[in-house]
Amino acid sequence: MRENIPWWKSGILYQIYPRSFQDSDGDGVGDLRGIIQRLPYLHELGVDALWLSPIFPSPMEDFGYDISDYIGIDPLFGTLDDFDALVAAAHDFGLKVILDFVPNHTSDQHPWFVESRSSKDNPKRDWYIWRDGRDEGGPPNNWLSEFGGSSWEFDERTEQYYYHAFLRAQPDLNWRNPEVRQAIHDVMRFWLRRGVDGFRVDVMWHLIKDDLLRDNPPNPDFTPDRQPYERLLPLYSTDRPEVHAVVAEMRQVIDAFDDRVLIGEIYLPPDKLVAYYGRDLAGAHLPFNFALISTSWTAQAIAELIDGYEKALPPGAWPNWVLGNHDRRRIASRVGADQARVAAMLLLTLRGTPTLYYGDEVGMPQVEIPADRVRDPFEQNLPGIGVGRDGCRTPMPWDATPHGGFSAVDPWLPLDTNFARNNVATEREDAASMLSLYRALIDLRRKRPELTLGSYRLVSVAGDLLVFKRGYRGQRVLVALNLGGASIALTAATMSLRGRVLLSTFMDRQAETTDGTLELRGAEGIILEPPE
Ligand code: TEU
Repeated sequence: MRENIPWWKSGILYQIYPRSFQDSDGDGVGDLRGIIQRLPYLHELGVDALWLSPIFPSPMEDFGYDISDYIGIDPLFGTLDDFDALVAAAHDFGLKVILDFVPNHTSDQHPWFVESRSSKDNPKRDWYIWRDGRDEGGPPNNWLSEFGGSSWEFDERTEQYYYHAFLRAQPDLNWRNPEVRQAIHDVMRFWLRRGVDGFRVDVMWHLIKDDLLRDNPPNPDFTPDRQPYERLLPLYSTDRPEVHAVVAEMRQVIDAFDDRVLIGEIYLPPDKLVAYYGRDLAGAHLPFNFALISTSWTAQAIAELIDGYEKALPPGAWPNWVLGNHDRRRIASRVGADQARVAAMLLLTLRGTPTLYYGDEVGMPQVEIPADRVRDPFEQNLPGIGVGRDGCRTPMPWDATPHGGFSAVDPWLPLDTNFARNNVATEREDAASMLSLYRALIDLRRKRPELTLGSYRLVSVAGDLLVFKRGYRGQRVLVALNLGGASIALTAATMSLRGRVLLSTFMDRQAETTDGTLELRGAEGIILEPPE
């Protein structure tokens, strides 16, 4: 059935945060050999592709999102040989490997930047964004860094400012310079030739800034409880029209190789997000859709966002859904342990490629990080306002042994205090666990083309109830989700409820048949197969 369907449409993506997946060499930080050890687990889980947060040489000011060498592996994670071994082993399991790629900025330790800042007439000066201050003094414009403060850093030696959308240790490359484009395309080819199956491009919507560097306007909706970056609307610093040509060029680099994927990390509302599919779909294959991460967890809000997203998609564009990542609070803590099961069913029954974040499949919560163990520079710059990302980056709990089987030593971030109960080994033995639910959902999705490839149609949204249908070539399944804590009685008055339960989030109703009525317990989701 799937012969002509690209893997990134029919498959399931799984994000690994390499520092926290598996430590193989006893330094408390995960590494590539560790990931190789855990490939059988990922194979058993049933996902199709791994994307790895950055593994390149880096001073780790932003934990690898500050790259000092695009074509190497940081010794913390291993060697290029280890990487080749990982790609080969993953491919043997039928797993694709997607790299996290950070072309918007480098580390300030990258040789390109070291050259660039050395003098005003250095050939690489224009590889970054350098400007004089304003005549009256101060930085060239009012743009803010996402991580707090001005996004301009004054360089004493050459008496100019450079632009950094994130940390001052992360200077932005100048994507208007053709040499920069060429250099980055060469880096992409280096990894594509090594066998990687695609890239997740970091902050794709940031790549090009306004050529006139106009001031950003104030955000009329700003309130003091929000992070300082939100004081302005990033109208001129992000999502510029010229970015789409840059993305299309990246896509051309990808398309010179067989069967690879280009994914964009883009935080924009649906109408702006879908522009990143590109004219004639010649942009990103999958502009990440983060809508589920920020929506309020109600049936109405979710139904509306699915509808809005589906309507915004250009003809032929393939949708995708993300429930969590290394920058946002864990889903289990956002919506609670019970609703996290409903969320799992939603993610794996929606139309479009799902991305799982490591550990969500065992119900990992956001971990409370004591002040003396905070590592995230975002939290260190803006303490106490809730921007810290360490709590969603904690070590994977594999079993109940000390340090959760993640490491022989105390890891770089603490494990969840409940790891002895919620871990892969114990959940594997428990037929009703979160892990068992994820495995059943993934299995069902793989078996049923309705779920992988089928159309989506909203059937009903009322109170806490969300019901939709997925249909493919005359076959269909019904998904009914209870977004609330109280039970809901469904009757045939609103929908056809005859059929067989394929799966309940409680894992206890398989093969139950219904002839017109159905009772959903609080926080229960079911997948129903109507009779032929
Ligand atoms: O994150 C980008 C990102 O999450 C922010 O730009 C986001 O838009 C902001 O929090 C406001 O909502 C990527 C990486 O995923 C992150 O880990 C890096 O720190 C960052 O880029 C810089 O490379």
